This record gives sequence, structure tokens and C-alpha cells, in this order.
Amino acid sequence: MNDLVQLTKEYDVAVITINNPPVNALSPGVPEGISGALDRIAKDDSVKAVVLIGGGRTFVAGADIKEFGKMTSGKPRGAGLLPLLLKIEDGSKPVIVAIHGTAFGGGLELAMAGHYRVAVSSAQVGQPEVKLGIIPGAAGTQRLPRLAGVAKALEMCTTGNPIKAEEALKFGIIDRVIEGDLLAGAVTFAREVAGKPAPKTRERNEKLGNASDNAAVFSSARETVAKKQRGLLAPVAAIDSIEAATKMSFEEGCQAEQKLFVECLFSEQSKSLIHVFFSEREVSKIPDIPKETATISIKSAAVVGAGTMGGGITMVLANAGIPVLLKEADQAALDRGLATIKSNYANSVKRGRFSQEAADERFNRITPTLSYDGFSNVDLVIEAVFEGMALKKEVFKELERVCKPGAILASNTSTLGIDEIAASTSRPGFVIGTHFFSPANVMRLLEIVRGKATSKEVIATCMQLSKTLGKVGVLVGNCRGFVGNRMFGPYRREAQFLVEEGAGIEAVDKALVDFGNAMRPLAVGDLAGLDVGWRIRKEYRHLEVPGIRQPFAEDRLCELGRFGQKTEAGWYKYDDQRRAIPDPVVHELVRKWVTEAGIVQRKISAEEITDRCIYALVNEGARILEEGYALRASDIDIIYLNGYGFPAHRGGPMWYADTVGLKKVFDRVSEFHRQHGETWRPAPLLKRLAEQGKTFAQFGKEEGAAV
Ligand code: 3H9
Repeated sequence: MNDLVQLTKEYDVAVITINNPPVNALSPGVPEGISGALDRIAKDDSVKAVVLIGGGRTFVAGADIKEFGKMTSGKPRGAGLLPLLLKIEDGSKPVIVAIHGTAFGGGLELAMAGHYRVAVSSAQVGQPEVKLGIIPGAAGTQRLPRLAGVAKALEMCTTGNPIKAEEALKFGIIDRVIEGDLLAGAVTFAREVAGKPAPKTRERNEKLGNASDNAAVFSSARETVAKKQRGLLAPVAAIDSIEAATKMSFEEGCQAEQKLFVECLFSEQSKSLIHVFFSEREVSKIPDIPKETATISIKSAAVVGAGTMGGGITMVLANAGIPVLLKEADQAALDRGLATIKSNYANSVKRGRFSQEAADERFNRITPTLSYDGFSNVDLVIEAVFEGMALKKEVFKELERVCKPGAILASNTSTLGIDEIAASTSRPGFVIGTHFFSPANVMRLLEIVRGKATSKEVIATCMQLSKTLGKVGVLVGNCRGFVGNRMFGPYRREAQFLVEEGAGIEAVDKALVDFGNAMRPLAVGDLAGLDVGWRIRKEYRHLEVPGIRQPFAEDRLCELGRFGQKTEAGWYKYDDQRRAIPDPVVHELVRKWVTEAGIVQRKISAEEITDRCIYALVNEGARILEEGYALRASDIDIIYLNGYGFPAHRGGPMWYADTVGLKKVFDRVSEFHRQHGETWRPAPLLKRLAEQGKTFAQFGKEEGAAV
């Protein structure tokens, strides 16, 4: 035992308590502590059984993820978990593992080596390793199918999704759900089984199935993974490893698992996913806003504008239990907005996401209104009216008049300056941007835009609120397009240039989907409506620098009324199921337009397509970082993963660039600069870091940035 593991006794039952806050990860010292406690227990004849439990808020949530970086960089590490698990299983006194919170990854593996498992009903168990690009590495793929059966083990290890105690009981992963005090229940259970032969999970083969039934189960699992987890190595390895459990002895199965675990751990995918895990947690840490900063309690809210965004935001608030006033200017628009909300809820009920009762409860939290009556009581207003500065200013003037002092006045603008909006009020400290992504009730990303005057209290409240709403809030600075859309501009610009230069519409989309992106850049334009960008470009044409090339084919499509899915024609044509079908008419039109413009089309490789689109993101991201509009490169990654369908196994655009090597990225960007002109001028930060042999990740850590 040591500081991390304590041994106590409840008469004839020994209690081993793991105390490694915050989540009792199996950091160095924990396995050693448990092992030391077992040695003491073996020598104590008065002990008849053992309870293994976690102190604090949870049982063991897994291996210490921070240790993986040490393993892949060759730093020395402990003996691993496997010997400890065998020692537990082979002990002569029954070990009862008592679970609360989350028994995840190595935590569940530890629990399965015990002879029995009991849990409180709120506990969850799971093998989430695939979410980190690895597979269970301490016999999880060997013991779980023995307890839960092959099909359940496959589901848990390939999706990484946890299950609740009741389900774990049903599948034989735990033996009893404890009502009331967990330790007391576990000790009672321990006395019931003391002295009886203790079952060893690794010797239980009855749920491993037979070869012919298993063949169908494995092939269906492989098909599902190929479809739903395209390009990911770990889910495939998890299936292989569970298959080994059904075909080999336990010891051989463990060796097969180790080999696959190590292969996954050393993969670029795993390093990227681990980066994502820590980045998601780092995003809420803001250097000049300490954790203790006071926040405003948001008990009620109002949304101005019942269009697509306003309606979605209203649902998000109502879903989180916050009563919300929904204001529109006229009855027809309000009715339309409410009808959409109602039908979205009906769809969720139909799809089994929640019950009719839950849907009604959510809907009833929304109070439609045509006036500002009642706004004086709310703690937060989110404005989501049409994207125009004059209108926004008018709304904010009105809000200032009707809202109580101390209420947060937020704008859902996606392009307009927060400082200018804030200046139209006399309380700019309470004005902030909350940029939701469409559909707001689905997309996880929330850009929180800090104005020059926005108070720390208001920022801390909005960061906290993002969690309450189930969103990932990322603090960004106030520049045009903020972070996400500012980068998305050059990305879609390149996609269009590539089509104009001869790459082919479908080939451009395919290259980026093959890269792993969830969305096709041209098809996504059709989905959002090509007219949206067209209108913005027309409004901002006066800002374009003369002599800098602009794409034009998309504007021409709009001039022909091809706005995308809403007109059943854009870059693609659409059938009645809204499926995109290549349209020879567009191919012909583009060829004609570019010939008239004097562009000579050429053959373009998939590699050039991805390099140009992804490096356009990276180059703009580097400018944003250097200008201080994002706090860290990893914040930009989180924005792209949660708002733009960038593949998590590539870690986000900035991380991806770091993995390619900034020297290589800089050289390629410089080459594009020579070929395509000013739009490709390398960002100064990219140039500097490439010359210094550094990464974007180091920039955030070493130099820091300010939003
Ligand atoms: C594994 O087990 C492999 C095995 O097969 C064995 C192979 C040999 N390690 O999320 P939170 C930190 S792989 C290190 O904000 P919550 C986290 O960074 C592992 N640190 O809390 C944060 O730090 P900070 C399989 C960890 O209540 C703090 O704890 N297990 C770990 O919202 C609080 O975390 C997993 O993948 C860890 N394992 O959620 C489980 N876990 O405050 C991963 C957390 O400095 N963890 N931290 O930012 C989770 O899913 C969630 O953290 C959990 C709690 C649900 C447990």
C-alpha cells in the first residue's frame, strides 16, 4: 500500500480503497499498492474475503492516459496490469469489486479479474479504448466475452459506449445491483460468498459460443465497423482480438491482444485521438479567467428570432431544462418557427430518442411571444435575427431597454463584429457572441465570442452554460467569421478553384471524404444553400482586393437559380430522397465558363485536392493563432472536430499539420503560393515554426496567446 491505495478491515472482510483523484486512474503506484495490499491480506488468516472499491466520485476510470505518451516515447514504465490481474484472480480469498461512478477501460478490466462485481444503480461500465484509438490492453477483450458473451463484448469494445448497471447485470458483467450504501452492500455480499469456491472469469468459457455461430457475428461486426467507423484501425483490432478469445486459450488470446494493443497505441490515429481527449478538456481553461470566477445563474432565457437558428437554440435551452421566451416580429413567422420545433420533437420521439412525455415537457418550457413582455425577468437573451448589422443594433437597443441589469445579452451572429453590436448598448460588458452551428440542436460546437469589453463573469457563465447545454464551448476572439468560418472560407475557396481547374466536382468531394471528413465540401454548400454565400460575397465585394483571384462558378450557378438542395439543383441535382446525383449539365457549364475565363483545365490528383483544401485551413488557422483569436492550436482543432466534421482520428487541422511536419506543410504552401498567388502567402507563424522545427502545439504552450 501507499498514498494511493489503503487497506482497512471490516471484521473478517478486508477493504482495499483506491484513492487517486480525480478519477482513480491506474497511474504508477496504484497497481503496486493493490498488489501490496493483497500480499498483506494473504498473510492474514482472519480475512475471509476482500472488497476492492474506489474512494471519491468513482471506481477506476481506466489506465492513466497520460502514461501512454511515455510508453510510445520509450520512457520506462511499470510491469503493466496483467500480472496484477492474474494475482487477484488466483488469490485464495474471494475479491468482490464494488463499483460506483465509472468502471472504464483498465477499471473494468481490473473489476473483471475480481471474482464478483457489485455496483450501485447509477454506475456505468465500459471499454471506451477505441475512442482513444486503442483496444483494451489488460485482457478486456478476453474476459469481457467470457462474462457478457461475444456479441455484447463486440458491441462494447467497437463502439466504446458504456452501459448502465442494470444492463451490466443482465449481461452477467456484474452480479448484483446494490441499493443504499455500496461498501456495506459489498461487505454483505462478501460474507455470503466467503469460503465458497471463487469463480475465475478467465476459466469461464460457456459464453464464448461455437465457431459456426460466431462466424456470422464477427462478419456482421466487421461490416458495421466498415460502414460506421470508416478508416479506423482500433475497432477492427478489437474485433480481431475478441475473435482470438473464441479461438485460442486465454493466455494466447492475451498475447494476441497485447500485439494488437501495441500496434494501435503506436499508430498516428491513437496519438491524435488522445490529443483530442485532452484538448476537449483543455478548451475550458482560460488563462485570465480562473475556475473560481463568479458566474451568473441562468434560470430563464429568451431567444429573439424563431428562424432555423433561433428555433434550434430555443430547443437547446428547453432541452436543458431552462424556460425560454421565443420572440418573433409577426404571428406567421412565430407559427412557422413553433411548427418546426414541434415537428423536430415529434421526429425525436419517432426515432426513440425520448418519450412523448419528455418531448411535451420540453415543448412546454417554450413560451411564444410577439412582444418583449417578460424579458425583464430573464437572465440571458440570445439574439438570432437576420444577419444584418442595422437590425442587430436595433434589437440590442431594445434589449437594453427591456432587460434587467446583469442579464447577459448574446448574439448568435456568425459574421458580424461583437464590439460594434456591444457599442450600441450602454452595457458592453454584458454583451457576448454565442455562435451556434446549424442545426443548433444537433451540432456540439458553440463558439463563444469575447468582445473587447465582455466581462470575465459573463464569459465564465457562457463557458459553463455550454456544458449545461451539452455543447463544447470554445472561446474565440472577435474577427470576421470568428475562427471556424474564417478558416472554412479558404477551404471552400480551394474546393471551387480545384473544380474550375479541372479536378471534377465528384473527385473533389470524394478526396476529402476519403481523407476522413464527414462532409463533402461542395455537397455541403448545396446543403447549406449556395445562395447564402453568394449574398454575403455580393455584400462584401467592395472588400475584395483587386487582382486576387476569386472563384466564380458557384456564383454563376446561383445566377441560374441553382441554390442547392432547396432548389433540387446546385453543384449536384437531387432526387426526391435528397440524394446528390452528378449532373452532366453542371460539368458542361463549368467547362464552358472556365474556357471563357481563359483557364486551361488539367488532371489533378487526389493528393493535390486534399493538400490544397486542408492546408488552406491550416494556413488561415496559423494566422488566427498568431493574431490571438484562438487561445491554442488545440482549440482550433476542437472547433473543426465538433463543427465541421473533421475526422477525430486526424486530431484536427492544426494537429494534423504538426503530424505531417510544419516544414513539409510550409514547403507545400510556398509551392502553392508560387503557383496560385497571394491567397497562398504562407502565414508568418507557419513560416517561423517551420524554420524553428517546432509545432503549433508548442506555440500554445510556450508563447501563449490571448483571446
Ligand atoms: C485504458 O484503460 C487502457 C486499458 O485497456 C489498459 C491498458 C494497459 N487518465 O472528463 P473529466 C482526467 S485507456 C488520466 O473532466 P468527468 C481528465 O483529463 C483509458 N486522466 O471529468 C480531467 O483532468 P483535468 C480508458 C484522466 O466527470 C479530469 O480527469 N478510460 C483520465 O466529466 C476529470 O475528467 C477512458 O477512456 C484517465 N483515464 O468525466 C475514460 N480520465 O481536470 C476517460 C479522466 O486536469 N475518462 N482524466 O482536465 C472519461 O471518460 C471521463 O473523464 C470520466 C469523467 C467519465 C471518467
